[in-house]
Amino acid sequence: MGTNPFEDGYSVSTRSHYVNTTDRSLVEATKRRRRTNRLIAISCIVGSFVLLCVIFGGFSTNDVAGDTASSPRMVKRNLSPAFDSLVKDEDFALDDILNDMNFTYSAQVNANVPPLSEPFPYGEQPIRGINLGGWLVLEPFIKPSMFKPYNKGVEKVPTPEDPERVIDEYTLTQKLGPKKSYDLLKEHYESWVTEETFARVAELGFDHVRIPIGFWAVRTWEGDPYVPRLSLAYFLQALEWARKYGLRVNLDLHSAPQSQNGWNHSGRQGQVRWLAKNTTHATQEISQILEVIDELTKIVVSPRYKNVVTIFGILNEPNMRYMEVRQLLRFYDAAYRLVRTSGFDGYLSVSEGFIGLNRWKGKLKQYEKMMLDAHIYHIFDPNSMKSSYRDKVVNGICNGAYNYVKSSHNLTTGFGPTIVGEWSAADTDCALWLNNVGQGSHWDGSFYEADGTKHQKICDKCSCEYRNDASLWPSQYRDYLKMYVQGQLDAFSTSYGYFFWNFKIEDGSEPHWSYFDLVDLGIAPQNVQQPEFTCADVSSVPARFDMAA
Ligand SMILES: *[C@@H]1O[C@H](CO)[C@@H](O)[C@H](O)[C@H]1NC(C)=O
Ligand SMILES: *[C@@H]1O[C@H](CO)[C@@H](O)[C@H](O)[C@H]1NC(C)=O
Ligand SMILES: *[C@@H]1O[C@H](CO)[C@@H](O)[C@H](O)[C@H]1NC(C)=O
Ligand SMILES: CC(=O)N[C@H]1CO[C@H](CO)[C@@H](O)[C@@H]1O
Repeated sequence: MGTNPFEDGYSVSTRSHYVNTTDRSLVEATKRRRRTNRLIAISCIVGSFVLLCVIFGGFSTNDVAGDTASSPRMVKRNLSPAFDSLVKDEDFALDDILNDMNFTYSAQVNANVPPLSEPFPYGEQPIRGINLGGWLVLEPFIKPSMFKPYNKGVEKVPTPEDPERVIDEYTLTQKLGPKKSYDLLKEHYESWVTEETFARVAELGFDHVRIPIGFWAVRTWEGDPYVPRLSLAYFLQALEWARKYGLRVNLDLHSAPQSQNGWNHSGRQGQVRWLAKNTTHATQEISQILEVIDELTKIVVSPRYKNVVTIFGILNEPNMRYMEVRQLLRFYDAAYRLVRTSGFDGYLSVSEGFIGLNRWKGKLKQYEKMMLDAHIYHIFDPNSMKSSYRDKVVNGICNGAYNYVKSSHNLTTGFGPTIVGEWSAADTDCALWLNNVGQGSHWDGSFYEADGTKHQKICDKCSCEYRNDASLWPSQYRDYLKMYVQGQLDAFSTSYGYFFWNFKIEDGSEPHWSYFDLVDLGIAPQNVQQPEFTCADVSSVPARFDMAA
């Protein structure tokens, strides 16, 4: 671990506090903790008047944050695989579920994909996948109604100093307290994704789903306001549905304790706190997340789920620009050995980390079955919103994105196995609260910096009004958007495959991010395997193709 493999600009800070523990001891310590904690444990949340206890296997009582109750009720249910009741019930015992052998892997999602009993031909056939975002990790722009009650009349960017701001799952659960958070999240978990979601995903021709979950699905630590453990039950329910429809799952650990990127979708907005450049606690920070990964590994290697979860994304979007890169790689190494020695033989996926795919050439070669996960959006750089429709399709997608992914995917020019774990149909940043709760869009000039500074709109006529309302879309815009979406389906099929972000947005209010709505609008194909436009058709893109924005 002496040198940083990303010498070219992402050097290890000289203030590195690398602790010279061998990584083997880190892995062993995690496993030892698991062995000694095979007890039934109780996590109790004390509301104002209510005592709520969750019983589960896998942790000792003193491991669980918020365990302040004096005399918890102990009700160990002998769970049969009644998963419908599992999620309606506060009590569930993980080991009982994992040991239940009443299941089959016979489902085949469609004729082009092998049944779950056989391996998926990764590398020979692209993954066609979709994200179930905004579910087990909240995002204000996906489901604004969860945040609106606390942001009435917000015109300005809520400042970090404002204790009342509710802008992410951390501040929401902090504001509501344990009992109200539990009730609100339970209701949300039960309704945002249902069995019908899986049925529709299957019907649209997809073969994979990527499911983001937070570390709090396993446990929380002192000071964390998140609701612990509840989302894990819903994740298991999702795996049951996936198996029923023959869909394979990419388990995406979306949040590290304290936040690996400082974005709202890590749970906590603000700054990189996990393995941040000035960390003095790298070993502890790595141990914590290994504990989470260890528990999730129990699930993904179990007979009940091992053919369902074929990809384990060990951490979404760590922002390597603000991190101790050497420590991050040390984490990857320890996590790799932990999941492999526990028997996981599926793919591990690691994020490109915002340093560019090309920097990954020749990296992580010592590991088998690793995928590099790129998230490709064309809107977070305001300049890329400027170009014409023709330019976006012909150059942006069918040349730029196409070759970027293809060359990463090729071992002689890039890392090798590459997926596009997130992408969307957004061509502007107009979605409500996409940039932050209360913060506007670059497109129409409504974006503010925290100090109130405004930016110029992208073009004179740029307005967000019609962008978000499909009933106002002129036919030329529909034609273009169809190419924009289907061109990406084609471009990203040159890699190990793709996952669209997201399956839906609340109330159909932003179709660019909502695949289900794009299908209903005739923009995305009824069957994702049969696009009407591919990059082979670029010659059909009109020479003058743009309109008053
Ligand atoms: C096994 O699973 C099937 C299908 O879910 C269910 O109908 C059946 O009752 C289960 N059998 C037992 C013994 O639990
Ligand atoms: C690390 O740096 C950030 C910002 O640069 C600062 O806010 C934070 O307090 C620092 N943390 C430590 C442990 O020094
Ligand atoms: C990989 O890239 C090399 C060098 O550009 C090229 O010769 C080769 O054909 C590519 N392989 C594939 C499968 O595209
Ligand atoms: C400030 C912040 O973290 N904003 C992010 C919230 O999440 C959306 C959706 O992923 C991002 O686009 C924002 O950058």
